[in-house]
Amino acid sequence: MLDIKFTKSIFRVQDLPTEIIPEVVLCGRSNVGKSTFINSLSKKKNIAKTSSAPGKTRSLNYYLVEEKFHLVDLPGYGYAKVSIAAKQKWQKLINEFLSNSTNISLAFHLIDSRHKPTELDIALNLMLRNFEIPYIVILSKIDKLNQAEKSKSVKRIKEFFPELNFGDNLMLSSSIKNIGKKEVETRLAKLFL
Ligand SMILES: Nc1nc2c(ncn2[C@@H]2O[C@H](COP(=O)(O)OP(=O)(O)OP(=O)(O)O)[C@@H](O)[C@H]2O)c(=O)[nH]1
Ligand SMILES: [Mg+2]
Repeated sequence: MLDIKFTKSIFRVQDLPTEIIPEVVLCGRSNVGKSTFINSLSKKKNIAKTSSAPGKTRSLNYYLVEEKFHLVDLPGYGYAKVSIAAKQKWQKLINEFLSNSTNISLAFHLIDSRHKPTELDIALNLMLRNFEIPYIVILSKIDKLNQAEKSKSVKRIKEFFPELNFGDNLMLSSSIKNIGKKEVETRLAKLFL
């Protein structure tokens, strides 16, 4: 369990933090479980806002972990009821953030283990690679799958992103059953703590 404190929300790249603190970015489509993931790592629950209504996180939310690094919860994409203008705004904000923040050390790209990656997941993967940001794909909500479905999910994601290696830059997670949490904590501790 980690000491995690909410520090701030930003809506524009002009407001990026000026301090030099390494950042771990949480990204992925709306409702994939990014905010819940942060809560599952935290000693205190409900530090990150979550919702059953998708599209909730509209800002970039900064959380300071063990006074050492920031977890940055990015707004999710792909929620159908969001207008085209809002989608474009999202893309612009994420693109500006990924290209302007010099603090990013790692990205966790969450993808729902039950579904194949969407077009926007593929676009995000491209952005991460273009900006040369090291990333780990996390297949989320793995508690919803049985053993056979898990294997299928891993196989499918590798067809989309052949660079992924299970246990290296590909992990499984359930925030509800705490699956994958130890591995994530170990990884973060090695890098920053
Ligand atoms: N079964 C299961 N449900 C989960 C898990 N993680 C999150 N959820 C549920 O999925 C829903 C969305 O979770 P959030 O953490 O709010 O998703 P988000 O990615 O932050 O969504 P946005 O803020 O809209 O981008 C909530 O109802 C969570 O309870 C998980 O590991 N397993
Ligand atoms: Mg959220």
